[in-house]
Amino acid sequence: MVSGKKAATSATGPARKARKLRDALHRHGYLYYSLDAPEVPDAEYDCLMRELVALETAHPELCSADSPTQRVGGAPLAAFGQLKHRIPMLSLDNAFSDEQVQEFDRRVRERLGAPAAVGYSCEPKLDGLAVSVTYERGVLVQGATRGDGETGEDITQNLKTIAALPLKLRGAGWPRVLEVRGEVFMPLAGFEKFNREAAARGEKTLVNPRNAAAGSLRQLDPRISASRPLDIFIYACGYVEGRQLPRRQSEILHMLMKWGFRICPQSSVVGSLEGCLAYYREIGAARATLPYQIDGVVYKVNELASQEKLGFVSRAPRWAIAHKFPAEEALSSVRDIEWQVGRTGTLTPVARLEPVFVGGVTVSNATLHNFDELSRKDVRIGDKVVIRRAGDVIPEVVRVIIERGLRRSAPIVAPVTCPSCGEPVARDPEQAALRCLRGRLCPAQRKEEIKHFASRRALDIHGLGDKLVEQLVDANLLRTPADLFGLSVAQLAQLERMGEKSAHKLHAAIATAKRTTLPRFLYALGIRDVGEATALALAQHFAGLAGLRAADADAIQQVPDVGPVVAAHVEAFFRDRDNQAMLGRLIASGIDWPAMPARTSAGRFAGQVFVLTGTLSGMTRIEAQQAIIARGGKVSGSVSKKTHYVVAGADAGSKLAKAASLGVTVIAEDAFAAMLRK
Ligand code: D41
Repeated sequence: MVSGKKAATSATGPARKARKLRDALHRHGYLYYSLDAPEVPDAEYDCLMRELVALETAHPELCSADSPTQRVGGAPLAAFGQLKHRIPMLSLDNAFSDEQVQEFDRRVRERLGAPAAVGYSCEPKLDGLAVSVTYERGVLVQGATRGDGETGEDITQNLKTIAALPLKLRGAGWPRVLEVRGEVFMPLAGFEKFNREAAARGEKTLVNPRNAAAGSLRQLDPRISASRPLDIFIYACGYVEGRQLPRRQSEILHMLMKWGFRICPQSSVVGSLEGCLAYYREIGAARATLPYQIDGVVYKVNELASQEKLGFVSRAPRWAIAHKFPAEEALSSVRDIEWQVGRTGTLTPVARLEPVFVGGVTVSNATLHNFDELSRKDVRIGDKVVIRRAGDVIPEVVRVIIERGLRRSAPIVAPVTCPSCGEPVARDPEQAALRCLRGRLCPAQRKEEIKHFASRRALDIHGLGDKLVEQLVDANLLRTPADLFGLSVAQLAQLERMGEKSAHKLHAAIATAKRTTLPRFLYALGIRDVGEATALALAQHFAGLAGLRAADADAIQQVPDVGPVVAAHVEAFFRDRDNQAMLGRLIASGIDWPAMPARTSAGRFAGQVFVLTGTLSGMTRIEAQQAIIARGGKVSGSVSKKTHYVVAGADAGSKLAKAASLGVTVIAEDAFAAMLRK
């Protein structure tokens, strides 16, 4: 402030004055946002900012990319550009127990020549969005999301609006090019304040801090990002040019802090595995009081020389691991218990709950799995219950809390009729499930069948969401999936909230979906127990639809991995007269697929066994399987000593650990794609 005023009186020119204002604002911004130790009141900071804005408006040539005025957000973008990371952004393996961390430490020490203990840098694991930010000669030039680790989205404009991220580095001695990596998150206080204000204005609220951070950064209009209270912690360097970095993770963090980055204040260095586990318990105990949301802690081998020795497997370093906190639980009470009818007629009990915030989202429904589970847990309407939510899985009711002296409602009895069509339900002896056997004559099953048919992994009809399918079925416009291809633009345009333009778009999307693949088509039919893998195996074996339609259960059982139960379901599906009529109509409407690639045992992958895990970004799992089989390779569902390659997509899980323990080669999606191209 003082320097700002002085600049105003003793300036020899606007350029000099602008520079002084900028320096003052950078300094106060750093003290406020990065160190949490402001030297001047907010009003003075705002006053300096207004002065600079006025000056840059009068002299646009003075405005530079690193000016603090650039944080407010510029014009909206039409789309994000793609940025390839110069060094891939790795992901982290997970440990869910002390034993798994012990195992990690044992592997680390073994590979490092068996020292008695290894030092680790420990950090809370922020639940936000991983980003990369590049500085050239100390000025922020580019920022990107992690994306698939190889390529992310160019979110430079949005990142610049984060006050805690320096537009210009402080101190001295920075490399010519410095790429830093960190996690963008929304502090809990900001999240709650934002939601209070949005609710008061009658606007949509944000679901949880993680989604809020991700959603805010993925706004094409940077002014929206600028209005969101985002923060960032930096935890690593990526590409660096023109300077040696310190040789310890803890020293790198310290150096980054001196350059003006915000480092998680709870980071700490420990001397051994025991230190890691103590850190985990300490952070776990403090979790509820931390101003940000975390889902675990991260341990990183502190010495860079050791990190280099350890290297990485596929996409995850061998020198770091995330130790996750257990699934979160919360208390709620049961308002009602309803029965949901699934695609194949199975009745699933669902508890409607008093909404509770658990694991970062508000939960108001939880599954009770099936009638046996419901009876075993003896959940009744009005009960106080423990709800658990782990990651992205459906929340479940863990147990009932019995309160002494409190009268409970009557136990739940198994329904005798289907809640959707009212017909009697059967008890399926194989799976102890209640089932409505009316198939697509039951409105609920009809809806689910069509939703499945249109879903992404099936025919992938863009724009045909669940609500639309429900409307179409309720309006009697759809009875079977085949009816989709007979819908007119006029019929679609009559639906609620559907304009002429969207009706045309949906109509075109339905037509486009007619061109598909045989495995997708078979999967889309929703035959009981026929998932994507079985659909592919059937398509491969019979090479076309005609052969499969004519096959009996014995012939179907010849297909690898197809047992008698699945074979019977497949046969029954194609014997059914209604299904035959529907298939006839589907084919008559022009649904079509290219011939299956011939199976070969002489291809380049002959004799090689692949396991696919995680989500691939460039192709569906079916397409990957097809590509492998077409080259003579085999695809297996589980990793064993016989596996040659594990292809790891995003969020790969336990199969990676299994592969590591068996010494099986793990390859990332891009390496796999390169193998296919060869
Ligand atoms: O707080 C985090 N979410 C966090 C994420 C962290 N503290 N450290 C991390 N370190 C890495 C390596 C070891 C690969 C540099 C990470 C992540 N990675 C990460 N975040 C998302 C994917 C990977």
